Amino acid sequence: MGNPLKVKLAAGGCITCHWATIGSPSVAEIMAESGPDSVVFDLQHGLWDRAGLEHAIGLVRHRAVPVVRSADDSDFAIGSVLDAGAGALIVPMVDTAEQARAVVRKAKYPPLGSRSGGGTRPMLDYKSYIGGANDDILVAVMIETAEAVANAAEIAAVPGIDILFIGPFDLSMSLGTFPEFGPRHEAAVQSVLAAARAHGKACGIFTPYATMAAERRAQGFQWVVLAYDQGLVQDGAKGAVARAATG
Ligand code: 3PY
Ligand code: MG
Repeated sequence: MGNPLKVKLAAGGCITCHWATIGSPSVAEIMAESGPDSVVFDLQHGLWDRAGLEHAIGLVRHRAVPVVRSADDSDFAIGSVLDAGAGALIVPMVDTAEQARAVVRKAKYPPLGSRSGGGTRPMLDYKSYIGGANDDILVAVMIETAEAVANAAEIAAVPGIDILFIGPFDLSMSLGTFPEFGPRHEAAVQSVLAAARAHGKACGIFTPYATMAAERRAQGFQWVVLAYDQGLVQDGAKGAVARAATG
């Protein structure tokens, strides 16, 4: 199968992605066409249903690596999005090493885990898919609570976890700094980056805008978000109204 995201990380590079929440396969296709490494389909907070997700992955997969943020860390949430053809999995709200080990088990076929074989895309060439999936598919867990920050080193040490991915907004609520980020938040973010690196793992962070993505990339983060679909539409729509009002 081969996973270009994995190759990029191994070379010390930074994965870029667009983040798709509004549940439109066409919008995801348009974003994929612009050339990011990956498109992330957000099943935790986004509007995707299963048929729409399968359709959208079919549209983007020859342009960018499809990635899914699962709704949660249940067997079905993880297995079904991998069956849809995700090349990487992002699991939200992983607070402990024990939870991270369970994520790895659910994401890997035996003998490493307990993922069940099936799904239309894996079945296109099931011997090759099942033979390669345990190695090829990247597993990222989200660090987005004070507890997860405290446990970040232990989580990073879990075999099979490739990336710690920081959710800055949930983290700000958990740390009590919301709606600001501030110095305490930044210290937590940097401590997660350091914990990941100390264990030879990559660290990513949700960045809603390209300028923020560039700053985080310069700090050594290896997975950043260039744009998300709701933000693009919302900013574009507001900007049009503002320009018309002053024009
Ligand atoms: C967060 O910032 O909490 C996220 O999950 C970003 O998607
Ligand atoms: Mg979050």
